Amino acid sequence: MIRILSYNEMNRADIFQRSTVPTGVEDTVSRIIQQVKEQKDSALLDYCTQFDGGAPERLEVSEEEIRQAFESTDPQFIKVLKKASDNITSFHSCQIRNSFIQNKSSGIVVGQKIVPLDRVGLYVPGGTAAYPSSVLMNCIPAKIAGVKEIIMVTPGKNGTVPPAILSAAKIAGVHRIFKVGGAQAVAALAYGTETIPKVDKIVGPGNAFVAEAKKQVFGSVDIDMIAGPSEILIIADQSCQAGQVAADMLSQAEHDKMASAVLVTDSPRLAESVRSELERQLSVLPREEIARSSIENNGKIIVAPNLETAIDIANEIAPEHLELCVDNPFDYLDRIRHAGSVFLGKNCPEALGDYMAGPNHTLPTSGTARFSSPLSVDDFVKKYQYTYYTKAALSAAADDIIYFAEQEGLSAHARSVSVRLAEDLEDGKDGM
Ligand code: HSO
Ligand code: ZN
Repeated sequence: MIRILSYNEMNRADIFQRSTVPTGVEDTVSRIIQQVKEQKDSALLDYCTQFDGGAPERLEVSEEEIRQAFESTDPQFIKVLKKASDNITSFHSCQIRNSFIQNKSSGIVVGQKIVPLDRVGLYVPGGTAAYPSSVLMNCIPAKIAGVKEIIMVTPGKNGTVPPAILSAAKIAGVHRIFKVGGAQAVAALAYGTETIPKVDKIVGPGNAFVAEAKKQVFGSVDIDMIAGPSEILIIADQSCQAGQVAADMLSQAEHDKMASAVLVTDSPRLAESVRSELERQLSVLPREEIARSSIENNGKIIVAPNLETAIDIANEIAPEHLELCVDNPFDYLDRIRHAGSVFLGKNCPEALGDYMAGPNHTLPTSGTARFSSPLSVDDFVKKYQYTYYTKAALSAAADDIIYFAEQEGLSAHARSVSVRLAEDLEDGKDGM
């Protein structure tokens, strides 16, 4: 049974407590990374034999395998994947940033260029956590950013990758796919092997081993985030239907025993009816065992004195997903400061965003929404800046630079300016 807590000082610790994942996999992961660094492909093939039911003939998925997978995927699913892909593309296209150039009148040009990453690695987990939706969500922003090469890695259980995953990869525009998973796949992407090219950034969700591997290779390559358990916080007023609120909580709970679903409401009556609805719906859920464990261990219902306090609680928790199941949700939007993705009103279950609406479903978890953002086109670009001065413009700035350099005790800096002024100004052909 889920716990109901009233919001008061005594319950603060309980209310703001999050599920924490014990890992203790650091040593195993660093051994795997070392092994892949040293023995490259041969280490990968050994791990495939050990964990994935055998080493594939080739690590790379062939064009023919992708074609066959696409043909064997239900055409209705292909249509839905394309629809989702269009919505994700349309949303993320608005995130494209422009380079800028400032043309100052006095012979000065400064600017900033946006440059897509050259090569990105996308990790796709195996088993029941192999979500075609995540392939779209991770690949499309990279594509829109203009990343030249998108490499996907995913475990090939007994040599095969689920056709729906390959179809989603084809629709999203993944360039190359390799059948390898786990920490070893992350190591291969970070350092390169004979067949898997080294990438500049690794994105995508994974189990504790994958998360730890991403942490350990960070610095050699960039990573998107260290994802914690998935979370939803629902703020619901007294006019909400308990059956709908419970259904939304369970949609998150069925992901993982560590996932958490929290309801904050100003209605003690709704709190009680959501609790009974959860029991009723859990008993008919195919993934009951996972969802029940999540609800019982990490779920909670918090009764707040009013909706304003409910929003304060949400801001303090900074949940990955926040549903505002209230009338006139836009009235509250400006008060939301910390959340990964906000679902406004009573017609927006989180599943809408997991699959279809267009905003990304790779979101900051574990309270990191206080300082980080959903996966976006920004994750796949970097910037450089540039400066151009004519000789006259440098002369005009010289005194200030020389003075500044002297204040820092850096005389070579000062000299690098003064030597230029010493030259005959007539010599320079420095017109714009
Ligand atoms: N809710 C998950 C994403 C997902 N849901 C994929 C279904 N498929 C992220 O928190
Ligand atoms: Zn989901």
